[in-house]
Amino acid sequence: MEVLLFLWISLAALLTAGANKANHDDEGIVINMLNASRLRMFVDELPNMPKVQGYDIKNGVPISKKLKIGMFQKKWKFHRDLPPTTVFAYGTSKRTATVPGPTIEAIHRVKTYVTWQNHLPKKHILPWDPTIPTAIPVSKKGIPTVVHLHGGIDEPESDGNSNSWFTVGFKERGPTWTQKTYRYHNFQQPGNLWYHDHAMGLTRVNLLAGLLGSYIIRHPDLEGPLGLPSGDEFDRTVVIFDRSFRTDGSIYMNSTGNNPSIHPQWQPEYFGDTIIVNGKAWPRLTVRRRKYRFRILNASNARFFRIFLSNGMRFIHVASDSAYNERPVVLKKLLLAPSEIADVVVDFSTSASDEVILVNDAPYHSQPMIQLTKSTEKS
Ligand SMILES: [Cu+2]
Repeated sequence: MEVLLFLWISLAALLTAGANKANHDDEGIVINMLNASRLRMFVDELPNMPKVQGYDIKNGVPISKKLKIGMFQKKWKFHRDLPPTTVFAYGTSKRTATVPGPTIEAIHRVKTYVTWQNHLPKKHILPWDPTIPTAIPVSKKGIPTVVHLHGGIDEPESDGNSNSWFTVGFKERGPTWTQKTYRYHNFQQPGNLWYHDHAMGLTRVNLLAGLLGSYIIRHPDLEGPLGLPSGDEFDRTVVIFDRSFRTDGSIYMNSTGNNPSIHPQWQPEYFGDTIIVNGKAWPRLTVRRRKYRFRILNASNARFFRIFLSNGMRFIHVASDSAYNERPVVLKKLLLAPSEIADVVVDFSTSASDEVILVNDAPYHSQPMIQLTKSTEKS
């Protein structure tokens, strides 16, 4: 029988342990901030986000498919000990919507059509900034959204221009809006893309609320011979981002600008103290002593991750973003900027230990941070 390993992914801010602290907002109201160091690491299992197939199979051949994917407000558990958080989530239904959203799987040269549907309520859950150019419906009701497939080579009408936003039921639409259904050609090389909200002035808050997900273009004829780990268990998308929370579980975003005397609300960047991987804070994963493929996306607003495996194992870097490398590169450390994707193979059969932490040591507000781990159990 194979030995099982736990891959504990803890991209954690190494915060000073302590009490939750109270902040004040601009009206002087007390905000009870969660101190992320109070959340126990490695208690939640790393989820595999649901998959949505962007093609049908007819007579054994993949053919194009039309999908409907909605945006819903719902509750999401980011950690066992954190109260449920109100989020905006993509999904084929409110019940199945997740943060991050489902992973869309497309096939090279087979078109995927998506009708993105806005089911969001009238008011945002985060403090959006009305003092910058922003999509604002005439009725002042509803949350403008539009979806951009990041890395996709598609026509402008399907590209999610910031001014092509729409509200619930396409009731109100931005000046460049043209169509309800987007066409993704999937004509480009196989690789990793991601989709996210892109509405003018609201992109930041809509992403922070949860509107983002992975998109894979596969090319079985080309990729089969590469012999990379495959199937849901061994080929996994890993979406990492940072958030801050209040003690009631809600997402916290400061609404005071960095230079409030110049601009009341503007902040160039968002940093959170809790690292979320596939929708869970510092999760863990049990792995077998074999090779795994991880398609790692940094979906943070501003944070960089420089990650390594605590027991000295290497990453075999096979692809980045939407293209394969000419040949694999073996790396000890991996630097990931916001929106960057690293597609790596990790061979746990080479592990000298039963646990490994995925550690992040990128500076963050002048503090060192993250971690990735692993542990074992005999089976
Ligand atoms: Cu993007």
